[in-house]
Amino acid sequence: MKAEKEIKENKRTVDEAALSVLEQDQSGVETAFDRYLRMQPQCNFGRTGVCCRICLQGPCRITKKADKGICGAHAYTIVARNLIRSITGGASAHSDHGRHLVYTVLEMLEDKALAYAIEDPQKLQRVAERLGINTDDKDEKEVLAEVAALALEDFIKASTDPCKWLETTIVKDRVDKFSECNILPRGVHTTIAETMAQTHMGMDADPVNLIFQGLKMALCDYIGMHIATDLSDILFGTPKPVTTEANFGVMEADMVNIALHGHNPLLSEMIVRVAREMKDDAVAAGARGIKCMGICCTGNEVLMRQGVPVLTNFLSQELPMMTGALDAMVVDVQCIMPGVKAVSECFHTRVVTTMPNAKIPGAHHVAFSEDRAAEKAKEIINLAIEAFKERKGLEVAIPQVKNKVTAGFSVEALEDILGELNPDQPFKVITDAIDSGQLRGVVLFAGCNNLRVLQDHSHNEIIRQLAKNDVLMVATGCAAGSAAKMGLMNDDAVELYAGEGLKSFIHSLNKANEEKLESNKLPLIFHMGSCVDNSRAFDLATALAKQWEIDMPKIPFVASAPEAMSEKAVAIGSWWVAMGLPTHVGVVPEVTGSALVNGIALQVAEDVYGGYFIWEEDPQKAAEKILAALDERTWKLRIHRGLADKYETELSKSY
Ligand code: BF8
Ligand code: SF4
Repeated sequence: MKAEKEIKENKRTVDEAALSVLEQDQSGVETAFDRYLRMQPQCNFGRTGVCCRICLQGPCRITKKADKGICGAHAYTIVARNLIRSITGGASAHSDHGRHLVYTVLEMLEDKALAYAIEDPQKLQRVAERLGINTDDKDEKEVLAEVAALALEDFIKASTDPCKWLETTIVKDRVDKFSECNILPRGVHTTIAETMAQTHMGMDADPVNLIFQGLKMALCDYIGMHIATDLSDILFGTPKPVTTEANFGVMEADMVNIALHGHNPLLSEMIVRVAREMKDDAVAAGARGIKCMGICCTGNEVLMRQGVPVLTNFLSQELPMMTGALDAMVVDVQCIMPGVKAVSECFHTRVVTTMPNAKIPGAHHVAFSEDRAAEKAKEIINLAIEAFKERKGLEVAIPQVKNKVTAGFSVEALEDILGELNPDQPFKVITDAIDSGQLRGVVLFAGCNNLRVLQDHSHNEIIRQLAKNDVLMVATGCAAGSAAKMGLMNDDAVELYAGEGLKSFIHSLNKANEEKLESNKLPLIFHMGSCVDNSRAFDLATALAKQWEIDMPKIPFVASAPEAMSEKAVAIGSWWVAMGLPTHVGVVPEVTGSALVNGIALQVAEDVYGGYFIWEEDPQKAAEKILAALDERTWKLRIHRGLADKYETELSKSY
């Protein structure tokens, strides 16, 4: 029997559906919520970043008695080294995802991956033009081949030219800044190797030099994810507004329920497509049909493009199985808790791993391959149908909690919507609203869940505070999942929570787009996609900077990761700062063991790049700090603009 206190603390979530499963569970099934408690107290050396295990003499931990590692490494070296290895982990994950898409495109061009095709030729054209490819007299496949060749070069290349996906997607002032600071990467893979070498035992001990390398690595994270977004759009379509539902209530007892979990749309898109074709097989097994739904970022991918409902986000990934209604959980890569397998053993759910680099002992493994994608998807769906047959007629306990979600806001979709108010300069609709004070700025919510804080609580609180204060909000990843589950990502939330400025801004867009949007009225917070689609959020920031004709450190655009968890989140936060934008993190990263490294993150970064971190765990205070960061920038922007107008000069470049 669990102690009373433990049961109470076990409810570390404000998600009503997750809570009800945790409360009703009599099975003694162990989840992350239990394991977190058992893990306490956690090691403070690790938490502050001062534990080094880089060589076999370690672990070396910095204490009052031992203020250096055995080799003489100071806390600042150890903390900086650990941090940048973490950025490398994140950048490797995102670029692995991007490269997987490049390889699939190459196979497709060789007529091997036949299930895939160019779904969005306009996007291909836009990407090719941006990269400087001459598309005259070339067919789509030739153009795509050139795009793929340039993408591969961004991973490793002989020349010292800047990577294309960096140089062509950001403002020129940023390229110059990165060049001045010598952090323009020479290729993603090259930089991963450089960074691992630089952090080997007995290599770089200089924390500033290490952090600069970390930022170079972080820019590779940006390159990898931007390639992933662009190629996914070309293969599967650029998202447009779409409305569906989110949270456990999307499961239906009489359907074959399949959760798609992980990150890469190569698999999830195929399952969604084949599931539509296999309805009759499900009906023959006694079900009403097949219901696909998403967890984590692959869920975001199929939500954005196919309107697939959201089941849940990272932290509650094990819980849908405990309703007894989930027939299969199909996973690809990243953010998949190995614990899902143990939970599935207590129920009938088939956990199906699919990728060679993300297996779980005991799970069903169906080796996915791009050249037999449809066939593999069918094999996986058949496993789910078999599982449904086992549970047919048995009672299930699906919490009836779900909320309406309107998602699908790619930059292209936003441009189209804004264009109804200003066809020549769509983004001026936003910059004008900020200049006039109707909006206070823009905030991106990104990142994960983390058991160190109450699941979804900070997301919920900060979003409501910022809405009340007329902040235009966009979201990606599990932060978007959180807003979707909690009912913040729909038009009702605009009426409930938006301040007068934000409300009138959204209303005027709805009015101008009545025909185009149909039933997809604009939500309080705009879903821009998965974690790799932070590239979309940054493209929006770049579009605003270009509209204002200023460099990034001057634009009132802040990122917030209230529940950051993964190395990918560390990498994203780091490039967001290098790009010149303030970044709030609600879970203090493992850097506080060195005042110097912490100081670089909080202050020195701003002097050099214009962006900086804000660590704040309290959601109320976080909202205040985010608003202050926006206000500082809008205030400066107005002063600088006033001076430029008065003296008929260009806008000041300084920040
Ligand atoms: O890439 S937000 S928990 S699922 S790392 Fe993972 Fe974090 Fe979710 Fe998507 Ni991103
Ligand atoms: Fe210790 Fe230095 Fe080895 Fe790290 S590299 S484990 S600080 S001896």
